[in-house]
Amino acid sequence: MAKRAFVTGITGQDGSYLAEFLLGKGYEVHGIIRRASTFNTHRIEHLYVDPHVSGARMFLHYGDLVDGARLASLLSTIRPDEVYHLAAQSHVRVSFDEPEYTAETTALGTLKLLEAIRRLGLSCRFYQASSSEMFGASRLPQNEISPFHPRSPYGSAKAFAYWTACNYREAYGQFAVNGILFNHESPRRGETFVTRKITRAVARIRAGLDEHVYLGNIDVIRDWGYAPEYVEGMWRMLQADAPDDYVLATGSGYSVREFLTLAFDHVGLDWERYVRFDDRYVRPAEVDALVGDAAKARSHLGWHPRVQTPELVKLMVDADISALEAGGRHWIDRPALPGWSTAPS
Ligand code: NDP
Ligand code: GDR
Repeated sequence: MAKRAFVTGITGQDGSYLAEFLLGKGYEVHGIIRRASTFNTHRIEHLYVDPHVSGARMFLHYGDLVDGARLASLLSTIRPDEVYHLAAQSHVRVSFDEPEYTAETTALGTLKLLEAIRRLGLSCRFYQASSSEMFGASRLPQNEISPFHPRSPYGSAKAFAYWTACNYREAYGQFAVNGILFNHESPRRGETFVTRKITRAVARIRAGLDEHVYLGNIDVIRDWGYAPEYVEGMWRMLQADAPDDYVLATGSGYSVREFLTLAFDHVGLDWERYVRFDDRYVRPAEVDALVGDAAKARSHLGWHPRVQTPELVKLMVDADISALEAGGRHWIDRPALPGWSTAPS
């Protein structure tokens, strides 16, 4: 029997790579999508197979983190072996504008899922998408025993979710793990996160479509890895003998300024001519530097990242240039696997 996975956040960057990865491993994948007036499934269109076709292994269900009853009824019907909880209001700057909504989804949404699993008596394994943002102002490099000092409503909400997963593990014996992931990026990264904002701007400026890109604080340091490698780490955490928490990171930090240099240099442009400051992108409290130590994931799970930031930058700039030249869409930046439909109906 194929293993069954339940994925929240399947339409996001990580959800799309994870769905691809799990389908490749033979899983049946159930994802929840939010009802919206426009389609929000572009990142997974290439994976979609009409459910009426025999052999379809990816199924989408309407659901929302604010609707605990719906989450419970879906879990009760699907009865997954593994739950990957990736959905969240994931934008740190936006969390200052919408703190209540961020807490409602990113924090309480996690509690609703764990409580539904407990009440239904499911023995599924649970992955919580925890974040390096929980470390906030904590000393470098950060690992599993570094203290949390969140600096945003998003970071606080993720810390609540982290401790909730720990608590359900300790109190009820649930196989719940926290993957504490440092920033990971890709051509599928949302366009308002700084890496993708920059690589997309490079492509557009190079093509003569834009003159400038407006940014906030470019002195901050982040540890940027490649998203497909991180979703494999999530899966490895759920295959371990016992539940535990793991940091995933490259171990190297680069400033946004250095990211700009790498990205513009790649196409022979000088970033200082094109980048402008806009204080709308400055946060009320900033996380100055995050650099992770993933030694535990390496030794316990055999996980290690191959793509470092300089290579990631080139890969993302090249993808944005190709996308622009192809008229905008490039979600299928890796070929679909045999037997998968590439065209949704
Ligand atoms: P994205 O922002 O790309 O995707 C977020 C996903 O959550 C989308 O599928 C979105 O759906 C869904 N979602 C948002 N709100 C709700 C809701 N109320 N109900 C149901 N679904 C909802 O995030 P990433 O893929 O980058 O990240 C995945 C997870 O990992 C997130 O929890 C994020 O906070 C966390 N994380 C990410 C890191 C990173 O560097 N990428 C690092 C550490 C943690 P829709 O498409 O409809 O908006
Ligand atoms: P982050 O990612 O906050 O680390 O959260 P983001 O790319 O938004 O910001 C990184 C750093 O760049 C600075 N910055 C800007 N950021 C954005 N978005 N736009 C700008 O114009 C800009 N200018 C400078 C920011 O101030 C910040 O310091 C991401 C998300 O994926 C979270 O969900 C995840 O938990 C963390 O990474 C780890």
